[in-house]
Amino acid sequence: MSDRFLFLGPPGAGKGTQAQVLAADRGLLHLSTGELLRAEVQAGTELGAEAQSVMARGELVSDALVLAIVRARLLSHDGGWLLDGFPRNLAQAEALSQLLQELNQPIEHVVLLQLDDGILLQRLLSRGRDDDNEAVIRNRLEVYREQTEPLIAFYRQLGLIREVEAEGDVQAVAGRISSVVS
Ligand code: B4P
Repeated sequence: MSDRFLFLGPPGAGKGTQAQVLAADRGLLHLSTGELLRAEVQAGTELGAEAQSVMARGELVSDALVLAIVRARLLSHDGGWLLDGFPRNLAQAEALSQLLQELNQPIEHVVLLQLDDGILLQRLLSRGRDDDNEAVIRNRLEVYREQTEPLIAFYRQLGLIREVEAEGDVQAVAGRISSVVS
């Protein structure tokens, strides 16, 4: 059974929600760069202080910082994993390819969650996290279109994209995901 996944999709598509379901189901390490960054902010570390204002604007935190976090976690882990919210741009994707080559752990599936902007906006507004107000959400969507969406072509070329419609309840989406990954 496959045990190395990457989740891709716009903010609010449910990457975190679905990644949690699949990781629990298959006993994988769930690495969410968003969660890890929020934990640093909460703990008041130097790294968290650097990330906080960037996240509040809906921009991307520096590649070097995010890469250092992912690298340390993957190097110290033995077993399957699921990356959620990383990579977010081509530089991160290229760095990840290099790291995974070093580890001899190629990605098996890139799950792409697709959802209408109107529904994304509604979901995030009803969640109400610090970075979930309308102006910041619109900026996050723009950052996604400009910087993250090019990754679809990057991974499609490698034959790894598994596209999933993310509308509907959590269980329905989880069922669709499990039918495209094996
Ligand atoms: P993330 O933490 O990755 O958050 P996200 O993309 O906004 O949300 P996600 O798609 O995971 O949606 P979720 O399941 O929570 O990023 C936050 C910030 O961190 C970024 O803006 C950036 O600043 C920084 N960052 C993170 N990674 C980075 C990186 N690699 N490089 C640089 N910066 C980085 O779902 C959203 C809501 O919808 C929830 O309330 C959920 O309950 C609800 N929901 C989910 N599925 C649903 C369903 N089927 N039906 C109804 N509601 C549903």
